[in-house]
Order: sequence, then C-alpha cells, then structure tokens
Amino acid sequence: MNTPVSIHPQGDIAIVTLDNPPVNAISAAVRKALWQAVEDIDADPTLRAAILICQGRTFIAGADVREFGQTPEPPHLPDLVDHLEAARVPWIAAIHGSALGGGFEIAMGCRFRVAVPQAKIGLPEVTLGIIPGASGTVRTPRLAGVEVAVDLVTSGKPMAASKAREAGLIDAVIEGDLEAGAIAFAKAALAKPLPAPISARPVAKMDDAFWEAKRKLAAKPGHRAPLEALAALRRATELPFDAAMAAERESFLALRTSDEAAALRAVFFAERAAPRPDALRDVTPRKLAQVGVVGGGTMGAGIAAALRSAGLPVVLIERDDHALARGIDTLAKTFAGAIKRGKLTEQARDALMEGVTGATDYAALSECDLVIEAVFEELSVKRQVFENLIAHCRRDAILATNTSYIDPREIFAGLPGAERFIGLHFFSPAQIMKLLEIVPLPDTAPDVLATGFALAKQLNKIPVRAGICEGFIGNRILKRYRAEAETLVRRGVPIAQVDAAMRGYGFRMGPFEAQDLGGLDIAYLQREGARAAGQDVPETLGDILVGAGRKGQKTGGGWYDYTEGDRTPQPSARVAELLAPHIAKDAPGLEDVQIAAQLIAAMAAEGEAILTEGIADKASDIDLVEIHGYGFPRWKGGPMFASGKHR
Ligand code: T1G
Repeated sequence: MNTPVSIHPQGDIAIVTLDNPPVNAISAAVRKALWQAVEDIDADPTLRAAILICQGRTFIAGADVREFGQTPEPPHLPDLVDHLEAARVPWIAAIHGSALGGGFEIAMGCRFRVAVPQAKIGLPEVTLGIIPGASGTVRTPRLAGVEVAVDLVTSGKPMAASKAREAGLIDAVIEGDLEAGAIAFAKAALAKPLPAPISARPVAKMDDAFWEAKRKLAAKPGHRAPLEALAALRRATELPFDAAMAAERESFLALRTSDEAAALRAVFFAERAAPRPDALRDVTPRKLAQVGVVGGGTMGAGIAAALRSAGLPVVLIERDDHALARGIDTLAKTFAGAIKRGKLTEQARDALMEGVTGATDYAALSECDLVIEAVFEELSVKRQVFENLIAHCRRDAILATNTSYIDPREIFAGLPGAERFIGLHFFSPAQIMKLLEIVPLPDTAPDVLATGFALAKQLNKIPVRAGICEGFIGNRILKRYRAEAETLVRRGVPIAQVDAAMRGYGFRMGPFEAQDLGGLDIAYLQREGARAAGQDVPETLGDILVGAGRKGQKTGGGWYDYTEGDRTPQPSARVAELLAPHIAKDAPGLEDVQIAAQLIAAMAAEGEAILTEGIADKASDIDLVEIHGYGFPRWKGGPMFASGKHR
C-alpha cells in the first residue's frame, strides 16, 4: 500500500517526508502514517532526531476540510500531536509554504520549528467557523505568550516566518536548502540540553482589561468562532494542560457542526472553484505583458494600482495633460494610503510608480495586450474611446470595458474584432475589492474569456462570470435589495431599524447608510436615464430625497442628517416630513430578524431569477459576488447559501 510518509535516515537523523498532494492536508491516512513513523523511529536506537519535511508546494496546510462533515477516524489529531511531543527523539518541523491549522499544531508537537524565509504559519480555523482542535489554543500561549496567541488565533491570519521567529513561534529561519539547514540545526540542537516540551511550559494568565478589549474586537454578530477561540485561550491560561485540551476539544466539536462552519466551508470551496470554470478547462489564456487603462478617475487609477501591484506594466491614458496629472496623482494617493496602512514601503511605491507610463495619445497603447476602459458611464463617451482603441491598438489586443450598467453589446456594436471584446467589471476601490465580474459578449473568444479569469487570479481577485443584463449579477441584486428595503420603509418600518437589522445580521452597514456613503445620485441618474428612454420606472423614495437635494453624506444629508465632519447618521426630521405621505400609519412593527430575513429572501429570489436566465453559472458564484463585492457577511455564506438555495 502507498503510504504518504517515508523515512530516510541521514546518519543518526531521520528525514521523514510527507507527500499528500496538493497541500499535504492531514487525512486519516496521514495521521496513521505519522503515528507509525514516531513508533518506528523510536524503535531504532541509532536514530537521535527526526526532521518532518513535506513534498510539493507546502508544509501541512491543515486538517482536510473535505473530511469535516465525517466522523473522524483514530488516531485523532490531538493524540498524534501528543505522541510526537512524547517521542523518545526530538522532532523538528522543517516548514516551507504554509503550516496552517492542524499543520501548525503538528509543528507544535515537534520540539523545534524551522522555516524558509517565504514560509507562513497560522491558525486559520476561525475563518472556517471553528477553533483550533488539536491544541492550537492551548500550546500557542505556552509557546509564544498570550498576546501572540490571541492575535494568531482570533484573526486567523497567517504570519510570515520572520515575524513568527520574533514572536517565538519558530526557532530559526533557514536560508538556502531547507533539509540541509534543518539537519545542521538538529545537530546543533542535539549538542545542547533540550527545551521542555511545549505542554510542560508555564503560561501567564490573561488580564481582564486585555480580555475585555479583545472580546470587543472579536465580537461579530452571528460569528461565534472568534469569541469561542478567545474563551478557549483564556481557559488555556487558567486550567491545567489536560483540562484545557478537553475544553478546547468540546468547543471545537460543537462548532464543527454549526451553521457558520458549514457556510464558511462552502465559501472556502466556492472561492477555490471560481478561477476555473468548467467551460474553460481546456482553454489556454493569453499572455499579458503590458496593460493599458483608459481613464484616470477613482476607478481607472484603482485598476491601474491593482495591475501594478500584480507586477504588470501599465499605460494610463487621459484626455489631456491636466486630467493625466490628476490621474497620476490619484494613483500616487492610492499607494500613499497603502504606505500609511503599513502595506507598502516608499521604495516599493517608487518601483510601482515607475512602471506606469502616462500618456494623452492613444498611440502609447500600441504594445498593450489588454486595454481596460474606465471612463465616464455614458455610451457615446465609451464608444468614442473604443473607436480610438481600434485605431491604435494591436489587432489582437483584448479590449475591455469596466461599465457597471451599460449593455456592452451597445458599447461595441459595429466595431471590428468582436472576438476580443469583453466586460471586466471591477468594484471600487479597485485595488482593494476582491470581486471581478467577467462579462463575455456573444462573440468573445474562449481564450479572451480565459484571460479575464487568469488576470483575476494574477490580481488576487475572485472572478465570477456574469451574463448581460442590467447591473449584471451584483448591481441587479443590489437594486432588488434596496427596493425591498424601501418597501419596508413604506410599510412603516423606521429607516434606522432597517439599517440596524442588517448590521445585526452581520453587514458593516445597512442599505440606507450605505447609500448615504456612496451617494444616492448614481442610481437616481440611472433611473432617470431609463425613464427618458421610455421605460416605466415608478418613483422611489430615493428619488424624492434626491429631488429635495439630499444626495447623501456629500450634500450633508440623504436618508439621514450629518453634522459637519461627522459621519454618524442622525435620524432626520426633514426626511420624515418628505416621506410621510408615502409611509403607512399604524402598521404593525417588525422584529429585526424578520427584517433581515425579508431582505435576504429578496436577494435570493433575484439570485434565482439570475440563475434561471443563465446570467450566473451557479448559486455559489452569486454568493461570492455578494461576499466580495457587497459586504455580505462571509460566515452567513451569501444570500443563496443562507436561503438554502445553494444547490
Ligand atoms: N483541506 C482540503 N483541501 C484543501 C485544503 C485543506 N485544508 N487546503 C487546500 N485544499 C485544496 C484546495 O481546495 C485546492 O484543491 C488545492 O488544495 C490547492 O489549494 C484540527 C481542524 C495551503 C495556502 O484553512 O490556505 O486544521 O481546487 O488553490 O493558492 O485545528 O490552500 O485544486 O481541487 O488554495 O497554493 C486549516 C486552507 C484547516 C488551509 C495553498 N487549514 N488552505 O494555497 O492553493 S482547519 C486551512 C490554504 C484545521 C485543526 C483544524 C491554501 C494554501 P483543488 P489552493 P494555494
């Protein structure tokens, strides 16, 4: 039988190699094989240490997420970690790629941890709606102290090797060959007294103020895992090791079957499936060496920033020198924001800016493989851009529009080269938002579509194919969501209660607060456009507010009032007065949960229509759109998952 673990002695050191593609996840077979390796090595008196190293792209990426729904087979992971720790010879985890979740827990069963500089370690369990289940909450504070443990466990974010070394989570960073470095490390370690196993190390108690502060940070409505993780960490600092382990296990098992864990697992797999739609399985994307962006507004500059951050040289086109200078300035400000947040160094910023060529002449685009148009949302303006592009770009250059609402077929109608046209709908701020709606036209070539998906992956974005309809997937659902929210207001539900209900569901903002932030005028202008084109678009409450000059925060008020310099929404007497004729009197009140359920059901109903019409390929794509483009709480799985419509 093929075993995922092989042992090769190098003198008195055993090299234990784990090979379980693609990411060396810990299946039952892996647990059994590692258990046996501990026994075999302990039984060989010539061996004095063991190095655990992995084949392929990464160290152990954690427990196998596909096995989560099943009853785990022995040996259980916590027992395996104990078994490693109790071995006669010291084990050394030699880490490349990522040591995540159960992978890092196995590394903590080892007496030492060494890693290559590019490696990452982490306990991402809360991002799957669970807590570490094999001593992550109990050993981490004993290894690196409570503060490091709390950050690692409650954020779920991976930590780079150098930082992990400073934090005491790993013992050495190995430059050069990992196996050779680990052997040298082992030899040096064997010459000294061994440190105590982690389970035998002391741990300081968590103080109350720290606990309180972290509790506030971890609290998210309906997302239990971060708070449970924090509670487990606290217990780990107060209880003896074995009791803390038993408590961690109990909490882990309870969360494994929770709704949030099911939702987060579904999102995990949906995200990994998104970049590879079945229809493109055998299609090779085109190579992109240089990309053009037309339009240096917020959107264009954001797209340029995203492209540069992914290493692509960019040509930025504006209509005149003044607009170009403003565009370049917007781009520089985008990077300045990243520097402020500690995500970018000034030196890296300079290199990013150097890769941008600004121009007002479309001839500068002649070498580009792809050009993305991000100009004003008006058909005639966009058509003019594409006429210029056709005149100046290579015949095989891909030409993309970033339109949000205009039918791309109208934008490209009659222009030559239909196979190379596509919609690439970014979300603002484009350098941050993860979603990319990819909109093929009827004649778009498969390799052009595949290039859109490959670009998304390169930009670290989540791509979703969207068919052509007003608003594509995301804005179409948004429209329905807002309409339903207005329906509730017309039925007498206070505006502030609708917003509070959606915050209570897990959104960062309710629908009305969000409109005040983004401005009510964009959707208003769009409705006016439809009316001018003869469509029957009934008056919305938003129309009434815009008609009274209330366009949102930028005009000092929209659905709420705002005082100068303060973004806190205040209920507005003027809005109450303006809307009074349209609001039912003495209507029965609704609970917050009923409000949220109604709005989510409306989103899901629109999602179903979108599926029926073939605008989206699968329900999980719709969920990804909502999570990555519209702030839908990830741990609810998206509107389709939350409504049981995900299959
Ligand atoms: N289980 C099963 N499959 C996994 C997996 C996992 N843990 N991680 C990745 N895959 C699959 C993935 O679906 C894809 O499959 C392929 O591997 C490549 O992944 C007890 C209970 C390691 C950084 O959360 O963060 O341990 O689509 O495209 O970009 O406390 O995968 O090709 O068929 O993402 O190189 C905690 C999640 C588990 C790790 C590699 N572990 N994985 O990134 O490749 S909880 C995680 C990652 C736990 C214990 C608890 C990344 C990666 P397919 P990929 P990548």
